[in-house]
Amino acid sequence: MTNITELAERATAGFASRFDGATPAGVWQAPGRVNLIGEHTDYNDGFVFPFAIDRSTVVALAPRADRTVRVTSAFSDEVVTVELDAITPDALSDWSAYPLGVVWALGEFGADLAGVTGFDAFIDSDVPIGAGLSSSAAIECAIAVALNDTWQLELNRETLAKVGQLAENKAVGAPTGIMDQSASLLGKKDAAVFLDCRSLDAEVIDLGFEAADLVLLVMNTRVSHAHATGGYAARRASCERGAAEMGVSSLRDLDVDDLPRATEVLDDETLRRVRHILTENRRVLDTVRTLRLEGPTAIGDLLVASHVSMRDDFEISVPELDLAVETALASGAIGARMTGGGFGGAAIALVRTADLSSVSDAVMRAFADAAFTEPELFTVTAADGASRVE
Ligand code: GAF
Repeated sequence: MTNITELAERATAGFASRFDGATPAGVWQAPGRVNLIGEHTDYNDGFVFPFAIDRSTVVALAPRADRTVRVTSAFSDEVVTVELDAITPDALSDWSAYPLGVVWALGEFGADLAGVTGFDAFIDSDVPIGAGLSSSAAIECAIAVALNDTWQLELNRETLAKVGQLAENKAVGAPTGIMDQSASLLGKKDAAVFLDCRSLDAEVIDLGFEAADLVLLVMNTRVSHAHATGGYAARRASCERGAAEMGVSSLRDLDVDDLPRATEVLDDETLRRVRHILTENRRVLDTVRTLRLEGPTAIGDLLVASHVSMRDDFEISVPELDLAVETALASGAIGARMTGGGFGGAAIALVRTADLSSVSDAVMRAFADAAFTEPELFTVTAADGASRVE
């Protein structure tokens, strides 16, 4: 983890080096997230239970006197320059679609873009890209809070989450749900966000990892994934087809008691997709209840059941994720599962502090033995959501 102050200093220096020695008016941060449980349930109006992590994207930004927008980042030498009036989803591509998509989406949510000035922005981040830890939502949310302050828009966090999601859906082209932006904006230290993606009611629930002497290990397989193409959209389409064939507008209108009827109505593949969603919603509710009543050491089996469901029913795991989960469990983790959209990215393991090095060593060894790319292992803690840093 890079300390936020250090990251903000880096962004300020980056801003000066790309924009003729200028000083930003402020620096804002938005964290990545780990989803503890509740995968692919968000776009089915279901339940999710993610937390913001102690890794963030920072944006150093200064308003300009004219209507020009310039964005650049630590990951690209390119300075993308565009006039505010020319920012539409169709005109955007590559990495700048994330920040510029947010500019457009703010307008869609009522910001009077005709009355604002342009800006210069420099983006830096220590959220690993493509690891399933919401590096995209972190960029969107950092820009969203920076512009909300700079343009005095006074949009609330729920609306900013929808702004980020709209940017991701329309400008980036990934048909994702509302979970990642909600976690990045609503997260609280040492707690997770229990979100009902239908009502958007959110409750912050203490995780109690530290008191229970537990740590959350992230195992980034380095198998990269993209949600704008391929499997993610196909899974979403299967869920929509399953809901339509079951005669409901969304899978949220069904629960595990509807599985016998689903078995009669749906083809095998759609049934498996639907079964994952219905059982996963149930597991989220069970996890929240178990955490409250018995504490975090009791949630391990639910995490494992979630992984099995994603591997066998939703079919979004890959051999590297399965190996990380199986090895962590075999070497003493309390629970483990892949996290995020799948098809690559990271798995998480809930581990007793005393077992951290033996679990980590076992995972590294198993990857080497399987001749897989060396994974990146690190622990995360639950952190506060997006904020102004300087
Ligand atoms: C990705 C998406 F962005 C989220 O909306 C969610 O669907 C997740 O995959 C799967 O739970 O992170």
